[in-house]
Amino acid sequence: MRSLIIGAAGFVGGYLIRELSAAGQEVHATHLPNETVNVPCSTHVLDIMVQDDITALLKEVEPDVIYHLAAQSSVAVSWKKPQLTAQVNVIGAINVFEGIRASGLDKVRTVVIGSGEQYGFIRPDTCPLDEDEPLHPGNIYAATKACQESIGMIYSRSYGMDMIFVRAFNHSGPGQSDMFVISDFCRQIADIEAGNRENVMRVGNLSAKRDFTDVRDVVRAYRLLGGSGKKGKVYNVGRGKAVPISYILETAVSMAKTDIRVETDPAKMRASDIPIIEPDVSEIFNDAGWEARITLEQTIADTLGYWRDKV
Ligand code: A2R
Repeated sequence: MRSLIIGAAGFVGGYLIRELSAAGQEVHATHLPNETVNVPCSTHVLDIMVQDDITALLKEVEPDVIYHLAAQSSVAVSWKKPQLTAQVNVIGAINVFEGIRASGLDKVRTVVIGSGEQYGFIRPDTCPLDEDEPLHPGNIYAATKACQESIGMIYSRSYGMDMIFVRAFNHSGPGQSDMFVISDFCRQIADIEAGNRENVMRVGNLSAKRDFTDVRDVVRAYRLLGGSGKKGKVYNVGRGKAVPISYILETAVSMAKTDIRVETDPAKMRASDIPIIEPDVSEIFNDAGWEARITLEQTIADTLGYWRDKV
């Protein structure tokens, strides 16, 4: 089995390369010219804004499964750079879909990575959210991912393309950028322990409830969906148990080796924040036998360990 990961230089890409390689697959991975892929596999430079390059690469590699990960993946950045976010996440995705058609690989399974953020402004009583729940994106990143999915769905239905649509809920683990909450808290703790800053944690909205899964579980879900997901179907990928951000904070602070004070930082508050996002994950369990295995506490401990080594 030969897999191609488009956009593999990011946080998830390295883990997905390891997961697919460990399962005995031949892995090809793309990265932007200014990026590197640090996990052994066949690498290719690719900017998804250039559709002809996508077509040429697909003809060269002839993968059995394509994973489309390339994205502007940060909600926070999407508020500051809405045009860039839409260009990469929507036009870039269309370029990938068109590239697949143009290369004659339209029957090749493509796993399109979207986000749990797509559900957006939901009523708390609709949680856990199943895949039929209407989407009301609450931020620009989420809107672009919803758009990627609805356009992908049109390609799948109109051209018979073998596409799987993932709505991945929050995932975290060692190596994630500190723009994301678990990594942010763990980095601040590691910095405080190392004496690089005063004993104060700066935090945003602590009451929002989110569903966190370890990245190592998430890439296992992607591999399984690449094999046994059903054509044209949408799958939530998450733990199925949302927790308040305050729980993450308390858990992380309880692992600190020093006393820490907590202060609210207005700069970490979002222009619009949704009180709870929690998925129903029965579809992926039923079709692919997947459920999260790694505890949230383990993910926090491992992420803290990563930052302790790094700072
Ligand atoms: O933005 P950069 O320089 O970090 O590069 C990101 C890359 N990327 C692109 N690749 C090809 N052509 C482009 N025009 C382009 N623009 C950005 O996609 C980065 O290396 C990769 C995405 O990795 P991360 O931002 O670290 O996201 P992560 O956590 O690996 O998530 C993977 C997927 C994304 O679709 C997320 O929206 C979803 O999972 O949660």
